[in-house]
Amino acid sequence: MRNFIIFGPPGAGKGTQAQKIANEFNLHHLSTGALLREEVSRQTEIGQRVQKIMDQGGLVDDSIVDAIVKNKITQDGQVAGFIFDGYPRTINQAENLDALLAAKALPLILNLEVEEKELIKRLKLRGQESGRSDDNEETIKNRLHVYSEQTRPLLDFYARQKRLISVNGQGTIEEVFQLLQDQIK
Ligand code: B4P
Repeated sequence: MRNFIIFGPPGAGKGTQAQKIANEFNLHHLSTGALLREEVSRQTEIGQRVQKIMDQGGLVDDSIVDAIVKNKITQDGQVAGFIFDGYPRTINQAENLDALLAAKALPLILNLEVEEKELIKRLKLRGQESGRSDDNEETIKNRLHVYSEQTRPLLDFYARQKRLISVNGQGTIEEVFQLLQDQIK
């Protein structure tokens, strides 16, 4: 089994690249953002609890997200590997994921580096095109703040364990995908 985490700030291209990597390398794409948005659109009990937090750009409780991920890994355990997208976002989540995968294969981290100006440009554009409720100016600012406070510290956590690979995420979608493929092969 081979596992990867696509990592980076909001708008870095995680969802975009994770989909392409999943197709190319026959991996299962597990996006916590997409799974949570599905709960919201189905108005499940979890969906009702997380909607406001997501609309404000905050992080959903570790316990909720960890349980969703554990379920998926258990259900889909026979796959060739996973690409985790948007997870982990806190040190607790990272420790939870390592515990879940310890007997299989610890994931490598593929980190997309993109400047803040470019992130804001991409997210605003997506907001105009798709109407995603958290792609508005105020929420984008909060998501970037939450990322730098709670999620970016994970880079040190993984670098210390020599599991971190960083690539320039500023190019076109195909250019970034090429850089990632070079690292995965
Ligand atoms: P996510 O769905 O993970 O949202 P995101 O960080 O904004 O990344 P996303 O994958 O959607 O965007 P991408 O960079 O690919 O999370 C949403 C919310 O869910 C969070 O704020 C939080 O509330 C909650 N949540 C999710 N996971 C959680 C967790 N583990 N713990 C707690 N809470 C959690 O792309 C952005 C845009 O850029 C796209 O429009 C794309 O087309 C464009 N783009 C991509 N690559 C490009 C390129 N190279 N050039 C130009 N544009 C590009």
